[in-house]
Amino acid sequence: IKRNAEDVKTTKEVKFHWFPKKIADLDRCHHLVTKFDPDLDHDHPVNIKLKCNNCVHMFVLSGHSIPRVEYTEEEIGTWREVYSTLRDLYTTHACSEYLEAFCLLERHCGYSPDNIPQLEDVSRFLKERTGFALRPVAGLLSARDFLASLAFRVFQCTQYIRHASSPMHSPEPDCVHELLGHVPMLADRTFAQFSQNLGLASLGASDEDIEKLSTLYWFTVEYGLCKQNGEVRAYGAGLLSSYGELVHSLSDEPETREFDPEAAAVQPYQDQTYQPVYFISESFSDAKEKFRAYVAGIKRPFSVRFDPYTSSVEVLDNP
Ligand code: HBI
Ligand code: FE
Repeated sequence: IKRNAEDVKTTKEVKFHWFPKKIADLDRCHHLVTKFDPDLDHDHPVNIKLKCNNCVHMFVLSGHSIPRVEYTEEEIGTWREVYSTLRDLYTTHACSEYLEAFCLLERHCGYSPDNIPQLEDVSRFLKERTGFALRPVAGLLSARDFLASLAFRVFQCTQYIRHASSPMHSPEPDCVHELLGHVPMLADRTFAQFSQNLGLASLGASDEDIEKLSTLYWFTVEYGLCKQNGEVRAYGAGLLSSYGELVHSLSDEPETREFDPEAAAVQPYQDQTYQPVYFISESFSDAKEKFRAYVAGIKRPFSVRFDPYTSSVEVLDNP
């Protein structure tokens, strides 16, 4: 018996969350989550955030050129302190993919102790390397919105810097975390593909699966370790942008386990102190393969396919 497309639609009335199908739809994916009360700290970069909300709008109108920010001397001072402290540690603690990209960023993108790199320059660099683009965002986004953008190789990136009173710590993502933690890894092809796959798996997923994918993201993209030439190295952005936790993660203190997506997706995590447990991947390709198998087990009433020519997502009814 032949069925036409209309029949399929009426027999399969399954509800699922709206999700973006093309890059322009990401304009609807910037729902902020505020974890702390900005009123308690009058000096907090919340003003910059307000400016930044306009940036997001301008970003859309101005043909995707990210407005340049003129950072103050104080802000550059904060950057300098974190940058020079962390840089010395990378040689012994960061994975080779990170080190290679970091070197290029210093050569071509204005990475230096005295300069906070501009998102526009960094975005151009990433586009050339892996097709990833940055998009300025005003703060912590909902997990659903944040993950959805990864499906389109878009990384939503804060542009303001943490408060000068605590240069080594920020309660939520800031440009130090993005530029030193995330950006170098997004320049690696395999890691970029892994990130996009996480994003694609999140589109239209149930709240429960978003929670799991978000936890997986935490233990890989933010706090992941990997093996390299018989040594353990860091690739997670939360580690590579935090001196204290980077040292801690490679010390004897924490427990480490072999990366297993099923386990990592439900592992309780810490966002107030250092992680008690880290997952070690054999390699990014290995992590990517294991993740593929995990995603195959996620139930969705449809499947998605990314079309790189149009940067859009095709939605296919499951057979
Ligand atoms: N929002 N701006 C921003 N930056 C992040 O790194 C970020 C986010 N929202 C959620 C999130 N990261 C992760 O913790 C996961 O929930 C995806
Ligand atoms: Fe992050």
